[in-house]
Amino acid sequence: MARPIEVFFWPTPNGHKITIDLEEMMLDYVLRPVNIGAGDQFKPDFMRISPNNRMPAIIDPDGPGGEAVSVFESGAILQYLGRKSGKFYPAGERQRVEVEEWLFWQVASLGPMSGQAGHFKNYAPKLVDDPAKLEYAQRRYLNEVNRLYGVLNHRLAGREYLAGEYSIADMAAWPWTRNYVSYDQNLDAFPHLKAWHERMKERPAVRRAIDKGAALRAKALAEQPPEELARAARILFGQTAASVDDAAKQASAIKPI
Ligand SMILES: N[C@@H](CCC(=O)N[C@@H](CS)C(=O)NCC(=O)O)C(=O)O
Repeated sequence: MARPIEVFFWPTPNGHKITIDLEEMMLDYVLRPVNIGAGDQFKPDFMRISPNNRMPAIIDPDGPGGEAVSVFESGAILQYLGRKSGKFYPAGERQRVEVEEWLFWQVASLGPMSGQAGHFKNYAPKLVDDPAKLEYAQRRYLNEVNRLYGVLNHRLAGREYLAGEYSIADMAAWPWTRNYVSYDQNLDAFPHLKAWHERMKERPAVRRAIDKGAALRAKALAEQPPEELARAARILFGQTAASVDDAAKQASAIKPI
């Protein structure tokens, strides 16, 4: 009998890509919370499967050849699970290329640009003395998200899903459009994107994944001491190579699986 896939997860857009995918593929999984505000992404056990100290990551105990395998990077995880399940990642080369174009577009553009837009709009103003200094960075990234939403909107004109059939590309992109308000966007300006957004939101597997993430977040917030917020900002926004060196030193004592 297949053993559950361990999902190293926190309820953010990158985390939700994987839980949506697992729900859609009906694969058994167990959540291993990685509280990124508390610094769990630097723990040696996590770093040995995710050397970039970012979640999500997975361990599939029934990997290739029946041996456990770990995978980090959400795009690589989606491709791995697509190959494993044979679902939502077509085998035909022409269709696969189309899925990969939009999957890589998400991991290289929509995700990072939205992440920076959200950072400069929502977090940075609380961290700097003079918020006026943020104006250029805010405009740069919010404009870029606006452009990317325009790209999505054009792509989805006359199409239900990004690569024709519903695929891992949609599962990757949708979580990054979910909180469009926090990137100052109005979906009424993007009718095809809006229709796709609603279509995705109504999928039972998507709803289950979002509900599980919300339950985990509610539990973490209820247990979070009040000083945690300032500490989380230091952990999340003050990282340099030295942070990786320190964590890697601790992790190097443990053999990779
Ligand atoms: N390229 C990575 C990005 C993952 C990523 O940025 N994860 C964020 C949460 S959305 C994280 O783990 N942040 C921890 C930190 O910033 O220290 C992927 O697609 O998996």
